[in-house]
Amino acid sequence: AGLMKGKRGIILGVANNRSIAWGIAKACADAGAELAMTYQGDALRKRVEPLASELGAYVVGHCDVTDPDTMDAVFAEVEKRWGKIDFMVHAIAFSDKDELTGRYVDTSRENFNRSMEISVYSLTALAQRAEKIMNDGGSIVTLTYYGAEKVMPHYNVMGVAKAALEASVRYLAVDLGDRGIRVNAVSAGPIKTLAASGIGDFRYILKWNEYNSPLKRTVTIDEVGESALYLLSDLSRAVTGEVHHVDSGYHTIG
Ligand code: 0WD
Repeated sequence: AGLMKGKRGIILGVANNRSIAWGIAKACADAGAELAMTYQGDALRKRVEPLASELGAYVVGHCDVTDPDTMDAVFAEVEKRWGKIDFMVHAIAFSDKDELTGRYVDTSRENFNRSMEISVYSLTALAQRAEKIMNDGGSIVTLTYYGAEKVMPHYNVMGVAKAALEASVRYLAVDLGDRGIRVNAVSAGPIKTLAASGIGDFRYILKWNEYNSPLKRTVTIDEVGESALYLLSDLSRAVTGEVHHVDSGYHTIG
């Protein structure tokens, strides 16, 4: 239980108690980490505050990755409070749900750019800020999906975004590797969350994974959380630039 004792980290992307970021937060807190969380907008504040208090985590404030001032404010606040951090979790993505159905070829320029900014560039923007206050040997984890590697129905622009996100993980791993800071992604199997409910035929995708994955079931946020915990902890100190599948083995057959 002491795996993360003495470690402090910031978790971005908790929307509610179904969020993957919440599964990761619980696993880290159980392992003894001290946590800071952000929320996006006032509507989510009301959901994030009680969750944070369950874990004794501190709520830093509003962070919208399309607004650099809010990112600066969050890191300034964390630095003031803690000085240094040891890890960061990026569990943020967005696309207009009208484009998470039908054909990829119909993606609009506007939604393409917005999806890339929120779902891809945000990791780099946050890594720039995290690097400045992260202890050597720290760890950054982001969330990706198999739709980056293979065409999944309806995933469309988000699949293209996740491919770029996974490439970002590799480039960031090289840049931050000098200081022993590691950057990895967890490729989670489908889970019914707020973000996922925007994807066309999502229930079918869940069933498909259940019937076809080697383990013949879907995964939970707690299972994704515990796998992320390994990547955030020193157990994985020689692992970087990796995309780690937590998907009941679906990627082996898909
Ligand atoms: O099946 C799934 N649910 C999978 C999700 C499978 C594999 C990967 N993922 C990824 C997602 O693509 C995302 O990167 O996991 C990450 C977390 O997603 P989630 O846990 O599935 O979804 P959710 O609980 O909705 O959290 C995503 C949050 C947003 O929630 P909403 O639903 O309100 O968009 O990302 C945050 C927001 O809290 N977010 C932002 N944060 C800051 N600035 C922004 C933004 N502009 N946009 C969205």
